Amino acid sequence: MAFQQEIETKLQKGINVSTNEELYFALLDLVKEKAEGKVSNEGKKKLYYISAEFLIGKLLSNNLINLGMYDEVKETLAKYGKSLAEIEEIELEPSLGNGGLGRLAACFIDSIATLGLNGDGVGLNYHFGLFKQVFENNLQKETPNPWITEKSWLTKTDITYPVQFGGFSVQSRLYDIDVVGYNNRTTKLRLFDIESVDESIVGDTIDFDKEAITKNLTLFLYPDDSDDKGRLLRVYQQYFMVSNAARLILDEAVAKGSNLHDLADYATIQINDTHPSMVIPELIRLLQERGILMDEAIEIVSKVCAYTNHTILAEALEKWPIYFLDKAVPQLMPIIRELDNRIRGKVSDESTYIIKDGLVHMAHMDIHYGYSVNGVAYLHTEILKNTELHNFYVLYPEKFNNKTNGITFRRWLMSCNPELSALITELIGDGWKKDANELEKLGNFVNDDAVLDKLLAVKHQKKIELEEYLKEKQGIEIDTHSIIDIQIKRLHEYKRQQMNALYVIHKYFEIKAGKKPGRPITVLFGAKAAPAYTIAKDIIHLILCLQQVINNDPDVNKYLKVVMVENYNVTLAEKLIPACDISEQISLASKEASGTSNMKFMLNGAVTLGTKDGANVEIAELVGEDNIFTFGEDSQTVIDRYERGDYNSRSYYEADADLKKAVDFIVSDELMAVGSKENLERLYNELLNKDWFMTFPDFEAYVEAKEAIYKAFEDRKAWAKMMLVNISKAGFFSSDRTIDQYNKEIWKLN
Ligand code: 26V
Repeated sequence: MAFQQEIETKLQKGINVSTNEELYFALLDLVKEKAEGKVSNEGKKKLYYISAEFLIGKLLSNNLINLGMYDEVKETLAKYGKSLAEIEEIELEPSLGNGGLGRLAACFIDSIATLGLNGDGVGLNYHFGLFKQVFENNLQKETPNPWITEKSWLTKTDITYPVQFGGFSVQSRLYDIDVVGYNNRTTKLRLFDIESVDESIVGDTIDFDKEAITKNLTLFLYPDDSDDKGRLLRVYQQYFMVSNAARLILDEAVAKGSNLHDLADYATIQINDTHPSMVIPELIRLLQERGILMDEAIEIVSKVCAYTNHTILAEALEKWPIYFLDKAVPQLMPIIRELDNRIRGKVSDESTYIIKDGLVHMAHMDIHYGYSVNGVAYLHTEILKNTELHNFYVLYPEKFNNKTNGITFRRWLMSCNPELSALITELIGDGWKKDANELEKLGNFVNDDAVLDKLLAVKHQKKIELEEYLKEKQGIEIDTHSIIDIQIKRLHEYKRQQMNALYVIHKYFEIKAGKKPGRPITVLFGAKAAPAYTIAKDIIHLILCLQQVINNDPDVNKYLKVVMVENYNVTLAEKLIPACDISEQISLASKEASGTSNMKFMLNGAVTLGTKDGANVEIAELVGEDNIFTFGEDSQTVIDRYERGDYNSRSYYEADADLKKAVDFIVSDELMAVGSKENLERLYNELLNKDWFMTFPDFEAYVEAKEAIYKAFEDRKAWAKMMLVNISKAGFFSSDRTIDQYNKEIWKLN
């Protein structure tokens, strides 16, 4: 049936007389039906990608693309005066992740479906995604972010399990979301909820009764973990997730003929960071319950579980106090103790023990009792092997491997940038949609002026669209002829938004002094700070104050504009990335495990300004030093300095007049007039007395690199060539490549 007829049957009226809301829900229904009708991936052995986060973003457009219906739907709607973009506005974004880790999981599920692999994502059905960010008085406020409407992408299943905690139990319920691949096949995202969930305990803020576990367990993604009650709730969530996952896995294996002794032939589990680590003792417990002895249960589980590490930051590596686990999941503690004792019996290196000083080190359990440990970019994996996890690498060199991250080109090019997709297809055909390496063919056009002009025209078109979107949604004005310089990512000191802000101050002074840039510059930020992360919130405050001061200064605002978009999320990323000229990837070398926005920007023709960190290193290798702007100290220098422990930020401040002037501006009268003394002073003192992520040593090199990249932008033809080279080399960063490697080298699905 043609689309028009199908949708009008659902609507029971014409498209032209339907509201956007009616159209959205009719489309949702239709897409769900189509997805259900597709072949689902099958095979004997199945992958379970367990993750506390799947930052899937809105699904309508993406699903239409993957179903091959996008163009027809868009055109048919347009014929009746309806805009797919506006209809999409009705959809609430499922922000079921914090940032890179959760978005990666969503890209992976798309690729698993597309490659036809037998694998599901397993996680939690949070009713409220990552908080909605609102700015008030130049400060971040957090409000609840619901996404589940009466009709949604979720499909209720009849799978339900009782889950026992210390002293009480809850009943689970599985909901599925069909994930449509770009090949007529589907897989599933399996999200567990509690039957007794109670949204009514949530008011206008993100505060709620953290102790009412039977009501709140699945209400929020990562509740504020600054206090013990929040942290304990997180333990309940994690156990609930893995206990359900483990039972689902055993049930599915048995249904396919497994006798459980051979579980590894039927199931493999990817543990996405340590949030699902309790699946190891839980599976052992369940296997014992089903009659398998401890020795063998451990052996079985060790052949099933593989672990991905996503960060080297010590504070982000989970260590749960024993008394938490004793309270929430007492049935697991004896097993965890046994796992630890076995290591103590055979390994002399105490640093690798699972239980130390009353804390359970989740990553240690994963490494000892998993069959694979991987990092997420070449440099990151090397740092794990040589530094962070060196003592484990000595024990198990064969377990360590690298899987450089990737992104799905369906969402991050085809869906968010149809104009660029069309240009690429016009030049090299559409084979790249199935085999991203074909983008290399674009290299043939680097000296073709007509192609370079078209590329610049697409970029300008995307800037116009961004300008319109920001004006309408946030009342923000940007100049489409300016250089668009973007840093979008979670606010964290190691990502160094503060260094970018210091540059902005530096530029402000230069312009004030009469040194005007040849072309206006728009420095755009988007970032949420964890609700309890004080300094991160202070950095947001600084950027918002700069925005107010600089954008209202008539001497400067023609040349420099600072923009901090509100509530940065996947939807905004899809608008910002295609319009970007300069991709800011300026983390302190060694700290950003990979980064994935760097890949999205590159794919959309932005040029990277970055440190030699994470996947930037691989981007530089692929595009060559002429097509990227790198700066700053390398990871070894940074690691050595941490080891010596002799970093003194004040000495840099005193030695560099430009830096001093920029830092002092944080507590200047101009900023104090629009900002809060407490926040600005705290940030100033932090930088001067600590600067733990070493912005000062890189500041001068950063300023130089910024000047160089702004200058390079002025040679439009040379710039367009750089854009083209970046796009042509982005194929490596397709998550299809990443997932193919996971499968060939870790999962080995048949
Ligand atoms: C979590 C936390 C929580 C406690 C406070 C400090 C802190 C700092 C970092 C994190 C990140 C946890 C894991 C994570 O999201 N890692 C990101 O994973 C991406 C996908 O592999 C990768 O591209 C990013 O570089 C990495 O930061």
